Amino acid sequence: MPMNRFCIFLVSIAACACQACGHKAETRPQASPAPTASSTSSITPAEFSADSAMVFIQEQVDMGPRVPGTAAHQRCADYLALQLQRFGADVMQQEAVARRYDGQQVGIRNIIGSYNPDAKPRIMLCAHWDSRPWADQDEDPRNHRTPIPGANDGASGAGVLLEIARQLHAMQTPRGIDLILFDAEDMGTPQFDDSHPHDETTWCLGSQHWSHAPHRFNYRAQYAILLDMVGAKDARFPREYFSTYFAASTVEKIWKTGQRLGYDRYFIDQESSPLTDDHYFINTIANIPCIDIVHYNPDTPTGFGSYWHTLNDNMDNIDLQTLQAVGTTVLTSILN
Ligand code: AHN
Ligand code: ZN
Repeated sequence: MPMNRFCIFLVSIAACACQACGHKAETRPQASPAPTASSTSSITPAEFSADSAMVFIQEQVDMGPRVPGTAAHQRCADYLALQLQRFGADVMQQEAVARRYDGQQVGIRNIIGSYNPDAKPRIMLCAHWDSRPWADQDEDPRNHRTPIPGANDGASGAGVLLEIARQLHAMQTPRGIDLILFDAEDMGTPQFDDSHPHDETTWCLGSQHWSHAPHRFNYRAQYAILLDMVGAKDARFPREYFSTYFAASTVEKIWKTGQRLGYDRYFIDQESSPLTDDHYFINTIANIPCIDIVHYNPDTPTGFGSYWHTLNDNMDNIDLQTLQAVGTTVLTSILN
């Protein structure tokens, strides 16, 4: 290890010296460029259209709240599956009955789009697609039992993944990639209900189900990336605690790529506290190292933005620049 570092160090000095005196670096090492600490090293961004992702988000939001048990929820599941199919993925749907925090049974649908289903190794990208049935953080208590529009919380992650699907289709990649849209992430015990436990297992019902019974027997992925609330204007993505705990090298790879692409104002060098999100169950039940790219700003009261779990989580908060930063960073990272 120290020997390696030393070599990289020497190569860097040689390259710099040549550039400084105007010589072309003709004696480049055969191996790929050394991963030095330099954040200015060039990297070719993958193609990703934020406009297109924006349309996919808008189309989900236009269907109304995607609350399990509703017609809009069924329609949206059909839409997501059809889009993945149009973009050349092998689509599987996992239907199940889950138990809500209050014991009520709900039908859920996890939607899986696979590229090159027999290729190995595989990379998994995921997001939840459902939206919260209750605006329990809304400033007006009369809204607490009304479902949220879920533009950022729900539609943004799924929208970015649909655009990634479109790009994967266009480039005809030979890689093994699975895009998984989890249902029923956001049905955790509402704030207004004191008669039931506020337990973390009341969240992420779709990913818990999938983690116990993946869509393919013995399914493995090298690593997984969860996108949650990835569309807000001025989003911040500090390194979430469980992500580093379970998948440090993937965190490193993604944040470094984001920073090299010039998106360091999103992929910030800060740690954030542990979050109960789909990645937690993917790590602990399915044993697949999974990181969470999730908007979190510790300087705000909830950390997730003033519109989080309110009726204001609408399209007004969704920002093209954020979508571009996340989509480009994720796609560039997994293709490199
Ligand atoms: C909790 O609020 C417990 N976890 C954040 C996960 C979440 C909720 N993501 C979207 N909505
Ligand atoms: Zn939520």
